[in-house]
Amino acid sequence: MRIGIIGAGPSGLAQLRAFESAQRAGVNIPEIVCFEKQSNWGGMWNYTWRTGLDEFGEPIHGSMYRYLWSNGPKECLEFSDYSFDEHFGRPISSYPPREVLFDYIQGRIEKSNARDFIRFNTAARWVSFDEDTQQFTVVLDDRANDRTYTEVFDYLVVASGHFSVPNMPHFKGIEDFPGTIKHAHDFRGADPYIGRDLLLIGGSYSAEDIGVQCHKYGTKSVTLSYRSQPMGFDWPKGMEEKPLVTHFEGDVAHFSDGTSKRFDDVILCTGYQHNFPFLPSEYRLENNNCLYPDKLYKGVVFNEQPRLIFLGMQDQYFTFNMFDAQAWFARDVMMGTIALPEKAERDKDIAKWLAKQDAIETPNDDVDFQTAYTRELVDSTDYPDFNLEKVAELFKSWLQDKEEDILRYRDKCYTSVVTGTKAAEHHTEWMAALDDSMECYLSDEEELKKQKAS
Ligand code: FAD
Ligand code: NA7
Repeated sequence: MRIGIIGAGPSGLAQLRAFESAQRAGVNIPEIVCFEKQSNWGGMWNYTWRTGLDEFGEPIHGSMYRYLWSNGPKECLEFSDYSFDEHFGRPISSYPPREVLFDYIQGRIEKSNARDFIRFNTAARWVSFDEDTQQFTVVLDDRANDRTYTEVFDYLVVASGHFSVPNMPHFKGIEDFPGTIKHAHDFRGADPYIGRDLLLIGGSYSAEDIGVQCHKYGTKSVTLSYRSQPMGFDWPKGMEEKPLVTHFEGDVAHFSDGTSKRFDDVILCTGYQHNFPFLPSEYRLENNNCLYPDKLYKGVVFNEQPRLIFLGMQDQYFTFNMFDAQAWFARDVMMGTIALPEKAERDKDIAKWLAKQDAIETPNDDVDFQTAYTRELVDSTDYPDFNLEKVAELFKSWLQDKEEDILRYRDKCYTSVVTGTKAAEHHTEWMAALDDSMECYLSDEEELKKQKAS
């Protein structure tokens, strides 16, 4: 049996790890090949300074930016088979910066031979399925060697992420706006916005995090324009929320409450598309960013074609640990350890989760939903159990911390459900921590003082 994996971000790496863990337990695993279009693994966590196209003319995948610190407690995403304590050898704070989390992701996978299974600089271009052989043919493009070729697989795992291709709505008059306009996907840090009046359109994580970062680094004013509902945080002086932009007149944006303001720059924080240019339309997911994408049995197995697996396609509270739970489940389905029920049963199961999703009213309900979903997966495989219900409590505290102080919630310390270790206070309050490098993050307080003095 041959298994193809598209993408070596946290989800694709979780799939490799799941097979490795079976192998270590003495199970014969199938032949696996993972295709990654970037030159390294880590997906979003593999920061790139580039925007637009990469060195081969490939659309840039990365949407992360400088000065990005985890936007949820690390205790909520910790791998249950590889703790932060094991990786760093000491407690670290609850909200590490990107480079530190990237290091953690790499730490687990570097202990295996996973790199041998990955073909880097290789983009999946097209997938077809042969009903007679029950196999997928994948057209691949080795960008570094300028070579296209095909490979045949019995199962295909799509782990290509869904926070990369921008949703770019049009606003009347925006074409005449004289300042810079970009999508959050192309934001690479607050530096260009220092001293400027910035408009962010969108009312979710990107608008919140880019807005707060820009405020922290000295943007003169940050205005956040929402479509459905305000985020409603107690914003500091210099940040405010407005309802949706109706239109632009030159550098002035007009809002639906009749107010208007002049801006230097606009960033559209209007979310991302689920985009699968390498899949024929009948195999694509067409949902928006939601907790339970339609068509996926257990949020993983494509119901119309169960040899096609999707990982990480949900809106995410749980991240790395949920990808693990999915990958372990997918592994057991592919290896036949978990028998799939008939399609009618699977349809029923999907309908059950979709109905539960429809009943969600609050962010706490979101958390409970994703906890119950992940719990079902964890219980069905040998992924090391962890106290998911306690993690749900941490998520709810995190939501509360943000309500209390959107600028300082990252100074809180949580306790790991994997090791029982309480996070260490970081040497610098988040609002004063301007250097997001791992070197600075891991340096101790005395060392930091010395650095500052010199
Ligand atoms: P990705 O990380 O997107 O990886 C997908 C991989 O597939 C990429 O390496 C890509 O190059 C590859 N790929 C895509 N198409 C192809 C193709 N055709 N051929 C070959 N390879 C392909 N999560 C948190 O837990 N904490 C945070 O603080 C946090 N902050 C975030 C901030 C931003 C700005 C964004 C965008 C996301 C953030 N996330 C955060 C969520 C983040 O998406 C997940 O943590 C995680 O990266 C998802 O993993 P993934 O493997 O599913 O997708
Ligand atoms: P999200 O969480 O999917 O949110 C997208 C936001 O964009 C949301 O507030 C939408 O408003 C808004 N949106 C979408 N279309 C429009 C239009 N046409 N006009 C105005 N506003 C619009 O994406 P994010 O980028 O914030 O976060 C994604 C991930 O990146 C997340 O995991 C983070 O960790 C980082 P709505 O509320 O639907 O009215």
